[in-house]
Amino acid sequence: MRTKLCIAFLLLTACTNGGTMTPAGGGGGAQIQTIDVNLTLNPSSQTPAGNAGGYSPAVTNVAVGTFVRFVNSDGFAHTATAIPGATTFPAGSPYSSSAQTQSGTAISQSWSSGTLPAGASSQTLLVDKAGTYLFGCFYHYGGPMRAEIVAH
Ligand SMILES: [Cu+2]
Repeated sequence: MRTKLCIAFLLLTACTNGGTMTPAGGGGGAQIQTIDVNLTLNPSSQTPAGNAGGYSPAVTNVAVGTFVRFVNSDGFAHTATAIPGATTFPAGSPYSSSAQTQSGTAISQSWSSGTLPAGASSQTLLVDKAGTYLFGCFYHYGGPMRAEIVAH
């Protein structure tokens, strides 16, 4: 009985979305915040920037000096692509086809995960500067599939 409870606890812990972890192999203990990419399971919600959806958390709070990464847990392809300079979500898609190609290494730049097939992970993006950073999906921007990173 005790063994079964322990196993159940471990499974629950391993399945928690949106947690932080330390990369294997050390590297000074840099923190990576994972943002879940899933239009099927993450419902839309109101955020300060407007109607968000498709990512979890809808608003990710991160510390400058840490990293973020996108993981597609959905059954089909998405992107996570910056909307540089925006403070509210534009009504129409702000993207060109360049969003389908991975670019960028820092959150304050223009960046995109590129097309992430089902199960794929993005590059890690350095949270290099405090601010609010909006992003969304090239394919499903109107879903809505968009969210917000707030760096402190
Ligand atoms: Cu999408």
